[in-house]
Amino acid sequence: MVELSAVEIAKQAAGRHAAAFVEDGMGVGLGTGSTVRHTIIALGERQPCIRCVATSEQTAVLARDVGLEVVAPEVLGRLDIAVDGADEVDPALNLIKGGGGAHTREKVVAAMAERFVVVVDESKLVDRLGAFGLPIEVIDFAAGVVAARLRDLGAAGVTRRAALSDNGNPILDAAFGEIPDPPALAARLCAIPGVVEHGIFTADMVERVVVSSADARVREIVRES
Ligand code: A5P
Repeated sequence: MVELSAVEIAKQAAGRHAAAFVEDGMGVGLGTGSTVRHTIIALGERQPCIRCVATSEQTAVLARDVGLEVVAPEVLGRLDIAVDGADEVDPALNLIKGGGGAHTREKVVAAMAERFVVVVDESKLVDRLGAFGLPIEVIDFAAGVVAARLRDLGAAGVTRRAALSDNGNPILDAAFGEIPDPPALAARLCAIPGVVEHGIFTADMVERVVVSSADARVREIVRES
């Protein structure tokens, strides 16, 4: 039998916990990454009567493999719930996402959902966002210009990933360090021509964060409205 690491145990506990929010008849957004993977596997075991929208090719393959129906976003239009991981979560429940390069589709899917549930192990909880480089998907033509604008906005360094997103676009990672006001930075990034989508998900998108520790103890942090 394969021994699971402490982090893997936590990811599994958080991911499986969120599968319980999914009920028959729902339209469900499936995120990308090693935590929500456990949600998808749990749903595959249970086989609820649901239709899903996947946030990446990788997730679509996994979901179909475990027997879930995956459709294009416009087939459902709106979703009852979306479940996804995050790279960082601050106390207000602002997020950084996109470590796996899927944040553009992830944001589209989260915005389609009535409830956006985030699943993380407790290492993702931070006092301030920013230690994790901020992923920014751009159009190829504008990559250099956007990188310069990111430096103007305070990024100490900007690197371009070798791999393209599922949308065929380059992804930049911007080292902002601590981000004191994530919604304000998010608004500035949206205003840069050539930016397709950035990895700040502001707290207003989030319904709750499911957090698990290494001993598989799960708690929910619900956003105060
Ligand atoms: C994918 O692009 C990301 O937004 C993931 O949701 C995020 O990186 C969390 O992934 P893990 O659950 O693998 O840490």
